[in-house]
Amino acid sequence: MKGRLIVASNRTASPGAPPVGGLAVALWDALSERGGVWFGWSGDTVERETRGVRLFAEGNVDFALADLTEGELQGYYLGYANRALWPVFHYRVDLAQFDEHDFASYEKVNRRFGRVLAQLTRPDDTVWVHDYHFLMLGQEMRQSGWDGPMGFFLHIPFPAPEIFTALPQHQRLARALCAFDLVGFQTDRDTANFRRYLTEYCSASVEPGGAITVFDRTLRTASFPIGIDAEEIAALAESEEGRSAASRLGKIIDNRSLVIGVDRMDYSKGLPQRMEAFGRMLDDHEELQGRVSFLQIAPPSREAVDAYQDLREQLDRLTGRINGDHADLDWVPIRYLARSYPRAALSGLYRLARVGLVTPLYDGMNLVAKEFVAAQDPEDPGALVLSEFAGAAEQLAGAVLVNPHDIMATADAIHAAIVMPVEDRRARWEALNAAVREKDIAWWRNEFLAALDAIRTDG
Ligand code: GDG
Repeated sequence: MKGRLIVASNRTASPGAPPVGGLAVALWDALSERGGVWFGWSGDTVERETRGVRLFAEGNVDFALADLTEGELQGYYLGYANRALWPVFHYRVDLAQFDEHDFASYEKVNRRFGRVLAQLTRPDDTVWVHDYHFLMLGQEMRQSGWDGPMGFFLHIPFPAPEIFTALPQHQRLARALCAFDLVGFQTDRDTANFRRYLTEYCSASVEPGGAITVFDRTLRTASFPIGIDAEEIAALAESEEGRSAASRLGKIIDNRSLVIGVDRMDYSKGLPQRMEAFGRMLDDHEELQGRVSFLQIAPPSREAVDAYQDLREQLDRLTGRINGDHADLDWVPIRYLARSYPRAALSGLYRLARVGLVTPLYDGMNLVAKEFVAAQDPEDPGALVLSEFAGAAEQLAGAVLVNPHDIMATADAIHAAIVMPVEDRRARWEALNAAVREKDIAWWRNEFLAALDAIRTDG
């Protein structure tokens, strides 16, 4: 009989409410199957540091929520996690700010949280830590006496060692990560980068079975491409809410082809380049003037970080210019909505679209690409234009793959997708849909937990 599962992620599902989104549901299912604890930040800031957590029991799962002080929010979360780690891991060293106080805050929060979490564990538990906020949590738990099985999954890319080493604390971060028994990544590209860093920069040795020995420990690394609940998205796309969103938009766009993009407003998502490419496509194809509509939904995020405010201004300017250049009395080429919509509405809109544009400059996986595929009508599916730098490109070779930095090539790809005959769209979609359904979100969590359990069994 397996022990309980202990999950740590920056944010948890909300206690008392059903989990929303594929990832939250998958983690919740895993937790309620085995019983356990879901630890994370409460989302609240407090004036003075509190050492404990607030516990909310829900059946056999306890939510353990910790607060941050205002200083920790600034230093650990907005500072080191989102001004240093996020840009560097997405190859944007130019946007990174390296502040040693921010790192000190990051380390301190990981230490405090690691100690708390170690106290909540029982001897036969399994610990699963998520993402870049908690790179050092495992090490702190080990130092607090936890020596049971412990895995880590990175949701964002792991960059090439030449980029990772730009972080002044790269070796401390890597050493901390090696406290885990299993370190999982989205793609083979990320796993290979991490292994190359350990072998080339930390003198790691590779064992015959592939395990890595470094910093006096042996750990395993592997790729676990995250998936979605494809059936849920397909059902939402045909739900009343999904259909009603599609019909609201359908009335406005009339018989024009819909091109859709849905992204958190983040500089990793390649939004300005995408808008430029769409504008360029209109320049190159006069016959499409007035015949296509591009809907970009971009809910703002991390607005306290300067780079995100700059992006917002850039997008406001760009859409204004492209619309100004091309719009007519009865047509606006880009419909740009800086707000969020319910999942069902998004799914209905994906289904309505002729083309899905998912063109990040770099992305761990990109779930929108998979959601777009799952939502399509099998008889008349839309075409997916996908960045070769999204983790999803490793699995979704049936998409029209583009280099998002190449505006001309992206413009051509958008055009090819708009005019693609239905037989081609069907053939591509069948391959894409099979890939999305085969490795869905349940596959992902089972695969990760099985790999972690195997390490324990093998010793
Ligand atoms: C990180 C990694 C990795 C978007 N707008 C709305 C909305 N969304 C939902 C999408 C999708 C999710 O948010 C975004 O997921 P992504 O994977 O596209 O990107 P990140 O947020 O950057 O996620 C990424 C992921 O972690 C998982 O491991 O794939 O690479 O960066 O599910 O549908 N949801 C609602 N309204 C919106 O307006 N309700």
